[in-house]
Amino acid sequence: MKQERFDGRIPQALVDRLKQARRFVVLTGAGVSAESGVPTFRDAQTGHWARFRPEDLATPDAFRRDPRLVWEWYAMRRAKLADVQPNPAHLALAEMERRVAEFLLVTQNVDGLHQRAGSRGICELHGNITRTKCFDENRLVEKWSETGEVPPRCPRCGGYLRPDVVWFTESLPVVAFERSLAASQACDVFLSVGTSTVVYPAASLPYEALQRKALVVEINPQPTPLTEHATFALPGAAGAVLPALVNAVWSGA
Ligand code: BV8
Repeated sequence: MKQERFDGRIPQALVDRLKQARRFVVLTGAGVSAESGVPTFRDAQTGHWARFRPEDLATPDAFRRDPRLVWEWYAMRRAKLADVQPNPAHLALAEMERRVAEFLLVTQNVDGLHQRAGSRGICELHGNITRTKCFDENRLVEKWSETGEVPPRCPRCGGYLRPDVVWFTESLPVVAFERSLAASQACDVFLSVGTSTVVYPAASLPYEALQRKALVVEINPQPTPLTEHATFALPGAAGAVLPALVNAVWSGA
């Protein structure tokens, strides 16, 4: 069921179903961080980055070709994170987790804002930009000496450092994905929030839930390939819809 435009009200039929539900999975994408001021992945890149496609920067080949360019793109994105805060969407998801019997937050975001908002059961499918690892060893590095060389070098082996994110053509962290898949196949409710639902295998998760007759709710101001399949599609911003939904279902509960 798709509302034409989100009018601030959560459909009563949806509220009633959510009140009965026990096991929740929420998949989030860049749209959840948009209202914190974090550019979404496919928004036009502003300024210096206008001439690159994110997909041409977030790959191992791009890094091998031009490690300095890729390192600097992530350094710019990390620097932007220093000034942003979790927004009402992140906070509503942390509140939802406290209200339901079983809850798993599966995020494609790499900004760590869900953790800062107080969410606890989190699977980071695409890593986290605030962590750094050695490109050659594929092992985390906490501290390194800044010699001015860009990218900096691994203190253990001398290889280049890189962000601890999953690039295109790289496999997702096995435990995180398997845990997310199992939860998607066993949940009563699957919320897909702020994602264009085009990047696999993360985008397969709502369909896994649909196949097992879970209630699938999409929250996104724009249509996506999932919209026509969702049980409910709420065409609004996550920062408006999620607090309204938590309030309608669990306020004074
Ligand atoms: C894999 C981390 C197995 C880095 C990201 C050919 C060769 C190899 C692979 C493939 C291939 N063809 C397809 C594939 C698979 C590929 C893929 O899916 N490609 C797509 C582009 C077709 N996937 C992979 O490569 C994955 N690995 O398959 O491994 C393998 C191994 C070897 C060989 C083959 C296969 C790895 C995918 C992970 C890539 N890393 N990010 C970084 O961040 O720099 S993906 C990137 O896209 C981000 O993580 C992002 O989270 C993710 C999804 O994007 P969204 O979050 O949805 O963001 P987007 O901007 O797209 O959309 C924002 C949405 O928010 C919009 O809908 C908008 O309307 C909405 N919105 C805006 N404002 C709001 C809002 N919603 C609510 N409220 C608002 N206020």
